[in-house]
Amino acid sequence: MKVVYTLRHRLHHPEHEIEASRFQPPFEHPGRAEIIQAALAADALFDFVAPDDWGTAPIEAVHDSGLIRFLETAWAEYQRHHGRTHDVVPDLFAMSALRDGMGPAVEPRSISARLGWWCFETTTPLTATTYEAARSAVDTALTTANAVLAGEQVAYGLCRPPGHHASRSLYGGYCFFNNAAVVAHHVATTTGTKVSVLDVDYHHGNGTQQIFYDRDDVQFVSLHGDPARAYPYHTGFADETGAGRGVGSTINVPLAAGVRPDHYLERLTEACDAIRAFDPSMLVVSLGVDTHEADPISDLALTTESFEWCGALVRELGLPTVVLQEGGYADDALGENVRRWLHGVAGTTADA
Ligand code: SP5
Ligand code: ZN
Repeated sequence: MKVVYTLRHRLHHPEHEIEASRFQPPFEHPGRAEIIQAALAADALFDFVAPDDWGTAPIEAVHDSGLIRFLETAWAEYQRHHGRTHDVVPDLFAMSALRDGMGPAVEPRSISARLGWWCFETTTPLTATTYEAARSAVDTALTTANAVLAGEQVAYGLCRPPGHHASRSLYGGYCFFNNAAVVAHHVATTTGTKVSVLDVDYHHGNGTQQIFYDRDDVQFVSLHGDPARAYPYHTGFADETGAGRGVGSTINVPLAAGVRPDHYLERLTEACDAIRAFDPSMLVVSLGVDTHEADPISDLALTTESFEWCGALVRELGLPTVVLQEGGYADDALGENVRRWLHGVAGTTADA
């Protein structure tokens, strides 16, 4: 199986994360990608290739061009106004209710105001070279899709930073550009065929859902912790099913805390049935393994071996499949969890 990977992911390396009201080391750190890389490099199934440079046009097709320009320039502009800081984090968010009854807001001029205009939360710092890392994750995703378009049945993009929380005009949730959405849009529009995105990260893929919510050419199917208790809280409820032409092409499956493999595999089987009914030409998987029982910020209870069964269910769809890395923060189990999932989707056996 082709694995697309580049060390450029290291260019995003925040020092801190404000999470659960604590200032702590980031859960989303460069070691995550290196743990996965090492687990796959030790296994003869996997062949590593470097990503090609795709430029910004495929990103502009799904994101506001203002967001792209902001991410490219914001860290340096912030330094000019605030002095040297390693991480840049908003201290005020552009909540629309601030201007209730006063007419719509326009993009502000000051860097502090623009930070809270393009970013929706506090766990996603910008560092000096975050933009280059985020671009490399998109390049990784597109290069993986291109391998599948060229005939590979399945390929894996070791994307870092992840992407599924980034919406058309907002970054957050450790995500800057939506790698899976860039790929799904690119494939759907360049081939003129339907694409399904299956999002199995613990957290709802609010960004991917938002980007395709009114479209009938890209299906979005997500299994995730119920937003009644789980980040990102505001999206991912079962009654969110699409709008306009897209009615019915968004499917959300919120899960209770503590869900174990037997129940999860039943829900995943139903999700796969919905993908069969949509009849896409290609599948994009947003693969988060933060559903693992040891994940430090999540509360589902999947086991390492169950990831292989999950991958095998997805393999049964028989679709050309682009697998892209999203979350997964149980560093001790991370490499093996991803390796197992990929063996499942490849139809090979992972020797323990
Ligand atoms: C790609 C991805 O997995 N992004 C996840 C971003 C989640 N960020 C904040 C999560 C807050 C969870 N707080 C749970 C309390 C346990 N300390
Ligand atoms: Zn996640």
